[in-house]
Amino acid sequence: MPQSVQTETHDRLATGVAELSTFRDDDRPGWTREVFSEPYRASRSWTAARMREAGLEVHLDQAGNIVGRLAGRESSAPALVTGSHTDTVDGGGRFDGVVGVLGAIEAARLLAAEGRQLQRDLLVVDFLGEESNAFGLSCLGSRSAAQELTPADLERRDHRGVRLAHAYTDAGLDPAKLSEVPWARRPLQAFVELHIEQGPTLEKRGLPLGIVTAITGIERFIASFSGSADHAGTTSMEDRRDAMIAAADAVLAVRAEGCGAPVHGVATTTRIDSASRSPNVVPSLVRMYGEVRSVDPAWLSGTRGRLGAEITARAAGSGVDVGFEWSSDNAVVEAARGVQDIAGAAADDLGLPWMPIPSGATHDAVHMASLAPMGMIFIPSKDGRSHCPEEWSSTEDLVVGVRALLATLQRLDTRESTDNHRSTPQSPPVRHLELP
Ligand code: HGY
Ligand code: MN
Ligand code: MN
Repeated sequence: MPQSVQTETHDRLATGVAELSTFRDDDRPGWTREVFSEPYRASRSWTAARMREAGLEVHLDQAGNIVGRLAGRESSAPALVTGSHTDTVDGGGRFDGVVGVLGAIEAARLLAAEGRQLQRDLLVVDFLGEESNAFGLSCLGSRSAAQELTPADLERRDHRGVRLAHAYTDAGLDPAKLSEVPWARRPLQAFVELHIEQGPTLEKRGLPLGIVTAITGIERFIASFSGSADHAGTTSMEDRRDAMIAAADAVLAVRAEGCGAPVHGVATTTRIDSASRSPNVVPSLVRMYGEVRSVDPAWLSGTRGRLGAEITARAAGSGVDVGFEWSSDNAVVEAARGVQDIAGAAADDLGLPWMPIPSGATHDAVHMASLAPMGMIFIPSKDGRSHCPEEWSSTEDLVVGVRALLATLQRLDTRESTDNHRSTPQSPPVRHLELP
């Protein structure tokens, strides 16, 4: 890529990140652009316009994904797909997902501008609502495209009691048509997502690129502790059945679960709610929200039994009962070997050093893996931080990521086919995330 083009790409990407960052909820910290929120809705018109400017034919599909198409010489050939998301967590940063959408648009623009028409269509997608949301479900748009959003999912309610189906209707989308996504029903050659690492490894190793080997699975739970409400002043410590004590004990059990993982595993308590509103009553009903992740499916599959038993035993010690609602956000998914190899060869060709790396974060690529051979390319995150205002990646690194993405897509374009998709791991992949 000639230096003059790299400079133009650099400036377009820097401007794009800056402009997209202006769409945020000013009443929340950091960069907050949550799915179905006003800032998010407003930002998507900007994203669609950016795709059009780059020379893409743009439409909003029935699942709420923005899809830009760059026609190939043979439109009947299995299409290439790339993209990511532009929604954020509450109090998030400016690069998570954004890098993959703006990077994909830039790759398409470069192909169009230089008249380098691919053999096959290239689809650039801004997936709806990748971040886990108030309904406790991530990857809404890619999940729908992969026909993995269920009627039960649509009945999920947020903290106000609003159903997910209603949120879709409110956003102008028909909950009954979410999986009617023609672009995802056609044969697809491969899906490749550019993303920030959201961890410290590439920066520590001084590497500009990571090629993802596997994406973590996630088990989520809500634990409901029920004790007995009593006067906080007259009830002796030994006579209490304090639901908050049982929840506090459970927080330590969750930490022990994550620390005890044999490979890469993490476990997090993310929220505790107490039903009692008075400051002078022993809490009788406490709900605790948490999640467990690992790229080792065998270990992860045991967490419900292990953690459930441990928390129940500890709660019994306080005379408190506990019930669990478990849900799998997604299973562990391995990147297609063929796409990993092609991305590695493309980076080698460009003289860009890289390393294979598992992803402790989940991505739209998890669901796209059931539609096409999947791959992901990571660029470094400063200090490994993400899901916070400090999240930062340099534009220089983003340009390198776009070069690697573009070269990977061009290689995939000329391949007859890429190896079979969704390789379900037989034995647990022993993958060592470089722990800090
Ligand atoms: O939760 C995740 O790993 C992703 O950022 N949605
Ligand atoms: Mn993301
Ligand atoms: Mn995220």
